Amino acid sequence: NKLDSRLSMAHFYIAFTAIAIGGLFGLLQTLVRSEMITLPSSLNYYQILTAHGVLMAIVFTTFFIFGFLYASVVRTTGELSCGKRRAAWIGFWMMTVGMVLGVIIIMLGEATVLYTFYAPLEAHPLFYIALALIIVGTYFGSFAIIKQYNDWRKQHKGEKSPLIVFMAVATLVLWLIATIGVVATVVLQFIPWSIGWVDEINIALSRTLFWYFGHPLVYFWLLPAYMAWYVIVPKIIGGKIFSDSLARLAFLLFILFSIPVGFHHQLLEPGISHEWKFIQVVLTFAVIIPSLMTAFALFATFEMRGRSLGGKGLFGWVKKLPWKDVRFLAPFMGMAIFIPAGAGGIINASNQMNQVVHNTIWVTGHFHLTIGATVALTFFGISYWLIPHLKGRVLTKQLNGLAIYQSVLWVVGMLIMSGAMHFSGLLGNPRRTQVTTYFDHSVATSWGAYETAMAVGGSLLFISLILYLTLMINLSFFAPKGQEEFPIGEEADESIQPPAILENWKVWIGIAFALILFAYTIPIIDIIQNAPPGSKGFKFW
Ligand code: HAS
Repeated sequence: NKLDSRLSMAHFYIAFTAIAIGGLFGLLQTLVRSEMITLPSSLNYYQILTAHGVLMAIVFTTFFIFGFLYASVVRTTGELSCGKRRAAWIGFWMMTVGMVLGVIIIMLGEATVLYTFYAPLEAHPLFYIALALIIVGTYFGSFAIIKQYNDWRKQHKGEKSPLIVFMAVATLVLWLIATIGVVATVVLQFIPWSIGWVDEINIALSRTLFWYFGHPLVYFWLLPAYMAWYVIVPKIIGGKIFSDSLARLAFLLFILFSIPVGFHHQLLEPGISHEWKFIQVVLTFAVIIPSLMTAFALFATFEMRGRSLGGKGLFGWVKKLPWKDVRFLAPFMGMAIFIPAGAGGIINASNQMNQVVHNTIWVTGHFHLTIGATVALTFFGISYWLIPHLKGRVLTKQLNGLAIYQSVLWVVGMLIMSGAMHFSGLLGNPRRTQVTTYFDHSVATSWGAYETAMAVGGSLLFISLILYLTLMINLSFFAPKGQEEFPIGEEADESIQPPAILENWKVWIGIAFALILFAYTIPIIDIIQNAPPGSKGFKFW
């Protein structure tokens, strides 16, 4: 349906604009940190860092994800009704106005608060209003998708829902529960504080509410990539989904365990007792399980397909996979990188080791491997077939070849940059710091070479990004007309019905809230009761 294609494409155009500007700011970061350039006096380091983080981690991801979710739902359950489409467009415009407003405020130097924006840093009230617009906009989009799923189930009683739609709904349920924290801190704390209605803000509370949202946020980015890994990649390689039930269970476990774990970002913060930190670290190790299940299922899918094509021996099947197809290669490289990236996450989550890496550039390395490589490469892989599919064009052999260059260049750039970040983080190189101010100090002598490596990696990434955007423009407007497939995989054994409990949302949402109340009620009461005199906030302008 043309109208639904237009809805998805509108989201992709904004996502591509965000990654273009955000990517340029990323390149500037690496060049400034390595002292290759100095910024003009009208721009400061923290300002472009904020713009880079907001545009890449919030705007690019959210718009791309909604574009992909709409397309997936429409592909498997049919076109959206007028009412749902209207809700989706209202959401789109609210998000777009929020994004433009937020970027203007950042560029005016009125919101140099980094993409995590918790207190004591304080921005102009319009920055928080912009964030609120983006979040409320996503609620309209979520409504359209969840309503579409409910209507489908009413019309198909007793049938299992399409796996990809189930996954889209699970992703949005996670998002809706997670955003309660950020809405609470923005509406109840930041807007009144920044307008001046109240003088002080409870810093620990603002950080706790932020991380209640901030950790599941990373799974809101990851789960759409998992949708592609579980449902789309098997079809691209000509194989089958290993297990529909396992995939559904993995998504449900993310709803349960991704939220009551925010304290693993606050292990070094005062004001939260170590018993509660310990409990949330244990829950963090529980949220690793669905990723391990995913790794198992993907290896099984790949091996089954490789062997069905005649691959022999322990690893002979690996050669049979379609390495020259970017729709497979790009997400596969993302999966491969997720193995060390996930291991890095496990290191971060381990209380003692977190003392070593916290607030060093190691953490920046970790999230460039997870969101910047694993998720981004999967999104690249998706866009190489989805954009031509929506625009009635085809990914020709030549474009596929260029897309492979682009993805490989991204991997090389990301490995150089993130590798240097990990190593120099272990030498104490701080993140989010205008590090050049330390360069005449002996502690910093070992960082210089790594900063240069980051600039080299960052430059390769920027070249790859330009190639990506050129390919996206080509696939949207100039590639030959035709029909590109929207690949949807089938389960290896279609006769197996997933247990009904897997689609009983009341049970899963109920358990999720029980876990959240258990992990957060007492610590939040403590934080409110024991709050030291609050902060007036730091403004940078
Ligand atoms: Fe993280 C900080 C812990 C996953 C993103 N993380 C961050 C920040 C971001 C982020 C943005 O515990 C910084 C926030 C800030 O600005 O302060 N993270 C974890 C853990 C996991 C994890 C335990 N993170 C992610 C994902 C992200 C992401 C995913 C984005 C998408 N993270 C932390 C902690 C911190 C943190 C602490 C705070 C640090 C601090 O002190 O500030 C786990 O979910 C990871 C589990 C993953 C695995 C890997 C499974 C592998 C798979 C691939 C299979 C491959 C195949 C291909 C089949 C166990 C599924 C085979 C190919 C071959 C070649 C063999």
